[in-house]
Amino acid sequence: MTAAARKAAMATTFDPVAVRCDFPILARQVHGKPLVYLDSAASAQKPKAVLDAMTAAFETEYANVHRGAYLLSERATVNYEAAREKVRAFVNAKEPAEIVFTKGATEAINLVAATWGRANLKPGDEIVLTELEHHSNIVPWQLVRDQTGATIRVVKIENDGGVPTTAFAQVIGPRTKIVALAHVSNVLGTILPVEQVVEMAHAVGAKVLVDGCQGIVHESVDVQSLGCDFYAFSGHKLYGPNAIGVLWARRELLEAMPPYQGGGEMISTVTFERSTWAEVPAKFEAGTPPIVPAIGLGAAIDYLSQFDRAAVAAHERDLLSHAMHRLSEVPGIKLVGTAQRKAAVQSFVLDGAHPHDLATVLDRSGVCVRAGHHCAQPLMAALGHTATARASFGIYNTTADVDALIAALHKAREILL
Ligand code: 7TS
Repeated sequence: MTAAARKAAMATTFDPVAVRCDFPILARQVHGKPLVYLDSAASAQKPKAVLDAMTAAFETEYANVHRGAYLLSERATVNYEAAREKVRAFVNAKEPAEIVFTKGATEAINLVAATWGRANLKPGDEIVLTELEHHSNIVPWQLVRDQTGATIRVVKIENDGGVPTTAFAQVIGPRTKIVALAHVSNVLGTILPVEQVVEMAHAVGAKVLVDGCQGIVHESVDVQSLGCDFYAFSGHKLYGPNAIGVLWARRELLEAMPPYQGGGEMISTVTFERSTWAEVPAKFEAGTPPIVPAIGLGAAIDYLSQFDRAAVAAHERDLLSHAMHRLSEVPGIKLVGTAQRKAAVQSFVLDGAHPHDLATVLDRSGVCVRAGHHCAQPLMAALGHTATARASFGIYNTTADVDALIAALHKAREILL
């Protein structure tokens, strides 16, 4: 089939079994068993298209960007900037200058906390977070709180892991300067009501940062219609490589923010007395950037763009409901995170077994799940757990993977209980 014919076929149907063939690692075995990869929320596997694009970038067009007056450097620069344009289109930003490449979501959030935060927060101001945030969207705010005298306030979750708008309404107020919330919880899969939170926050003059690490994977993201001020995500969960992430912000905001790191590329002029800054986004990209990872992220976006997002979303919904249904049939399994609006991420605990032991035993059956606090210790405390096991699904997972998890869980019960 030609690439065009394949794209046309994929636009209307979504066949995860065919998609699996695009991911070379899924053909391998683990402990002599077929690999059942259920940890995409930690890091997704990469399609061959991404690996090939990165190999080609290294093998045929590699040089540093934005500096050389020779062909290879020009080609590398064109490819790097083309990746920025692909990200722009993927999130529907107004212009490529609003896309800052970072090394990941963590760095993107730290960038906002350190620059916007230090310039705009003072004693009496409030930073609003939710109880389900990843440490990456808590600790940077604690650092800037300690530097500025601002206060952190926390929006509580409900027992099922939902965070209703009423919970935000109780905390957002005239002192709120920024609300920083996950789009989708990495532990519970809860989809947060971002548009409504944006409305509430903007009504009191506060900014909104969305940690889109999981949201970008499971939801169609249009930053203009979401209405937020900052959107951060990592490439490696979006089927791209690691060491590349994105901060989107509106141009006026980026222009008003002081630089994050100093170095080459981010300056216009340098003397020992003072330096002046490059235009955005270069102002926030000090040093040699992650050139080939950015190109790989562009290739991942190209790869994903061949599919109809609604068909992918329907597939992920089916996987989640199959998983929730089958998990709840296993004696002693308790689902953690059952909110109404949920993406394909499911935490669970097994009575009488530690999640770490459970994950280790599941691995012997070839099943990869994450166990632990998932970098969300405050959430674990709120839920009354020290750890959970978590199955998270990607476009290449099938209901057969869920069934393999269930079979492995039955075996694990025999071993552990
Ligand atoms: N925010 C959320 C919601 C995340 O899920 C993660 C990573 C991060 C931020 C940090 O991303 P990084 O790419 O900068 O490290 N989440 C996970 C996880 O759930 N298991 O391993 C990493």
